[in-house]
Amino acid sequence: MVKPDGVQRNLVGEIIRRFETKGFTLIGLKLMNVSKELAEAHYGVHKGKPFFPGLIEFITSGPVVAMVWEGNGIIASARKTIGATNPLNAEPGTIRGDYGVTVGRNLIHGSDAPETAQQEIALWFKEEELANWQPTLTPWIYE
Ligand code: DAT
Ligand code: MG
Repeated sequence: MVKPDGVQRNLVGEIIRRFETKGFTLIGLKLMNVSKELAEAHYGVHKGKPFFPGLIEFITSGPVVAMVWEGNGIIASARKTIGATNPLNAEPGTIRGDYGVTVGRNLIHGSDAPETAQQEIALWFKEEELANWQPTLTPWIYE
């Protein structure tokens, strides 16, 4: 998900480009405002932490771009591309490393495991919003 700061800073295309050119497959994509209920469900694991109220306020402050991407090893790979949670600790070349300076404005969310990805996809997308397709480039990306 491109967070509200990524949308406001015109980084949507740049962020999509990184996953697209890597060779991952886009399955779902939408620009949307986030309700408090959805934000709290999405970040439920962080409920009770000191930054939780600010995080919910931030995520609901403007539109986000929710996405579903598919590919071999994508979760670990995407989290490397995204970079460390605190952008000041994120390596140059990562999204957070290149564009962010503070943890509360770190531009992008990525699922951290297959199980949480499944839960998050179900939370953010209806079945019919996900495309079922086979890119013609597949044999040029996977042997
Ligand atoms: P990540 O987004 O890298 O998976 P996380 O799941 O630990 O990180 O936290 C979710 C988001 O909450 C994170 O992207 C930004 C915010 N956050 C985490 N730790 C924070 C902190 N110490 N202070 C402020 N915001 C924080
Ligand atoms: Mg997380």
